Amino acid sequence: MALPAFLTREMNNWRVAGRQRLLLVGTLALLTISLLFFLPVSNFVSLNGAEEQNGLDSTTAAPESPVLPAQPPVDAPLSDFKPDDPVRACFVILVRNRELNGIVGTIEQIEQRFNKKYQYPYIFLNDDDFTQDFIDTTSALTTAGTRYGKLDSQMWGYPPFIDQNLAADKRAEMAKLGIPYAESESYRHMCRFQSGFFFRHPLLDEFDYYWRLEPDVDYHCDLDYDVFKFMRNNNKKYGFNIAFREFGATVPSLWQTVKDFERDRPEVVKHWPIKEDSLYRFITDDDGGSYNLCHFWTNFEIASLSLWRSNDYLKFFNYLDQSGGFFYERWGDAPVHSIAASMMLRKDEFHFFNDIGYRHTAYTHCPVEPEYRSKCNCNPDDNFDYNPGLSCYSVFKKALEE
Ligand SMILES: Nc1nc2c(ncn2[C@@H]2O[C@H](COP(=O)(O)OP(=O)(O)O)[C@@H](O)[C@H]2O)c(=O)[nH]1
Ligand SMILES: [Mg+2]
Repeated sequence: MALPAFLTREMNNWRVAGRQRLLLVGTLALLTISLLFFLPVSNFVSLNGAEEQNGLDSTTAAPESPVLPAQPPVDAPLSDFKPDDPVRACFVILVRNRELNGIVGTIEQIEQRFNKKYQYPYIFLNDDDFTQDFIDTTSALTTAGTRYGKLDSQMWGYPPFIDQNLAADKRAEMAKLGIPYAESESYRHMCRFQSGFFFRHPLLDEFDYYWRLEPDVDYHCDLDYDVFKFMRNNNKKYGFNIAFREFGATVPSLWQTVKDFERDRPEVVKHWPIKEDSLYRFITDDDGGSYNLCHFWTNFEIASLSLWRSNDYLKFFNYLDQSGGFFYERWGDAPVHSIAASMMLRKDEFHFFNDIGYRHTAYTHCPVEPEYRSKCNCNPDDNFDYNPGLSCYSVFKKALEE
């Protein structure tokens, strides 16, 4: 069959330029293939220690994700989402190299119970460089992406306004009282980081929701739905599964500092719901006179990053931080998150993840309803929810219903 004249002419032209054209076509093909191959992969290469500080400017919008489809901002009206739209979410794990075995155990369970179906990426953070062994071992546990970041001295270190001698004296005083982690400086850096910084780490910029994981915990139940879509589609901002009562000696001046903030920053507090619409009664039994020590355990958290990135929360955190309580006392991120969320969110923005059976240290949340027996491998008799004296679950229920 004869080729049309213009095609024959074109083909001849190609032959004339022979070698150069071959080279050009080859180069173009290679370029296309490498672009296709490297673009998605390079989003999940290890950034261990290489990322830059994000300036800690809460007002800067997170950059569009290069991997995940663009989403409306998390506060957009629900009608802007279709229920099946992907959610920009990740697991976030602050962990030390020496906790490798513990985090392997956690991730294996999370993959098995949930993430093998949903493929959310893992963000590992550390105040030290992750070892190659840590990176190799953890990235081999999942087909979802893994990224590794190091914290700088602003996120993990003494701020200039802290008197470190005074802090050392206070630690020694607390040690005499037998308070857990009384002498630990790193524990205090950890609590301050989890209270005010993790959500500003550049590796989290492209996400709207997170699930916090810790080493050496157990996840007891199979989950057959996407918890992040549940959060987004139901306008939930804060999810928990254990509510605990804090050791009072770690937070002696926290409540007064919160009250001082309310007095000094009325222009911030005026954005918050009225007390009846918030979970205020979860944190105080006497209408604000004192803190009842109830808090959500933050070693498990599924929450919206926009809550912590909001200017209101950042002003609240900065105020607490300036008072020095993270170092002169031993304020935990759990009471700080819980007090803020209980004042800033509406009741219906909280979610109790009854279906996520979970153990941290000696305490377990195990759903007791019969339908969970086939999905969970925990003992409902171990359920902590109604532990007298220690659990604040019934305080939560009451505050929700009031
Ligand atoms: N990189 C790093 N992670 C830490 C440090 N201290 C605690 N963590 C992590 O912070 C989380 C809470 O610490 P943990 O010791 O479990 O505190 P607890 O749950 O309050 O007893 C865990 O994920 C730890 O791995 C630290 O000094 N460096
Ligand atoms: Mg822990």
